[in-house]
Amino acid sequence: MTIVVGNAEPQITISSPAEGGFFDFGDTVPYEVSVTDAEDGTISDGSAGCAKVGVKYLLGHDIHAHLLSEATGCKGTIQTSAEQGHGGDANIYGVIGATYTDNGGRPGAGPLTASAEVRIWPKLLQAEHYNMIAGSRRSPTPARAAASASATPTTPTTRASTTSPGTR
Ligand SMILES: [Ca+2]
Repeated sequence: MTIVVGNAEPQITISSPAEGGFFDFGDTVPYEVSVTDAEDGTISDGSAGCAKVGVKYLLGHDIHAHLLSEATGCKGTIQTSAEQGHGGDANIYGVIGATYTDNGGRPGAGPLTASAEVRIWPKLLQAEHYNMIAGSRRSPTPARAAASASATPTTPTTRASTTSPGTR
């Protein structure tokens, strides 16, 4: 984190796609980004500052990621694609990254850039890696027997006698 006296660092948030979401390679993924900055104010869909919000799609493979496409603005879509050569690999994921460079602060206080990113997972891997991604699973709550199980009152059964004396 860079500290510039006289300029507060912008905070950038990717509200969509959700971290850990799923996509298909080749999907056009909708995104939404907002920024708050002490000097520049709040920048969200419709703000002029959105022109300075850069969004990128990267294909992650193990620990490195390749930049494949870019977009500009607080809200829009970004094209994903699979990179040749990684198609069959297991450990691949998408990264949606966003950056914003502020307008600087007091005279002499240079601009600061904030960035954020979320990972999204190819649906192909959903079954295989689901448990890893989802983390801890809920364990079923053991059913508890009611402490005071009162005896069910026996309902007397009224039985109409159908025995009629035989007529002779
Ligand atoms: Ca600032």
